[in-house]
Amino acid sequence: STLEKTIAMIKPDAVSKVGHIMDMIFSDGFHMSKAIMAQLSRTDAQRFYAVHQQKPFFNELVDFITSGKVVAMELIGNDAVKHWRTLAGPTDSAVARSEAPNSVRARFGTDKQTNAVHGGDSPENAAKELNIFFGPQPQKNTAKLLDCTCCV
Ligand code: YYY
Ligand code: MG
Repeated sequence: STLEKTIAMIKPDAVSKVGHIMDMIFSDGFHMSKAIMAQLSRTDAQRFYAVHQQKPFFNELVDFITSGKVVAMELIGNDAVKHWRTLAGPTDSAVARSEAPNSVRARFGTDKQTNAVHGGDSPENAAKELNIFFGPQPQKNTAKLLDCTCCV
C-alpha cells in the first residue's frame, strides 16, 4: 500500500451532515490534514470539474455544486484515493443503497447527481482539486505531524 493524499468534498446537499460524514471518515482511519467550508464561484467549479467539460451533465453539475456551501478536506492514508472512493460509494446514491449500504452516498445522497460527496479519482486530479481550495501545495507536505512522505 502507498501513503497518499486525496480530496474529499461534501457537496451542498450534505453539508448539514458534515458531523456524521467526518465521523465516518475518522472511524475509517483517515487522517484529516486540512478542511475548509466555501462556496465555489462558477469559474472555480468549472476548473474543479474540468475533466467533465464535455459531458452532457456538465452545466447542471456546475449549477448544483455552486448552489450552496461545500466542505473540502485533504485526507491522508494508505491508498487514500481508492479508500475514500470506496467509503463514498458508487456515483448513483440509489445504486449505493443496494450495493454499498454503509457508504456515505447510500446514507446521505439522493441520486446520481445529488450524491453527497466527491472523491478525487487519482493522486494527480486530487492535487489539482485540492489546489482550488487550498492554493499551491508547499514543497513539503504540511502534515509534518503525520510524517507523510508521499507528496514531497
Ligand atoms: O467520480 P464520481 O463522482 O463517482 O462520478 P463521475 O463519473 O466522475 O461524475 C462526477 C459527478 O458528476 C458525479 O458525482 C455526479 C455528476 N453526474 C451527473 O450529474 N450525472 C451523471 N450521469 C453522472 C455524474
Ligand atoms: Mg469522478
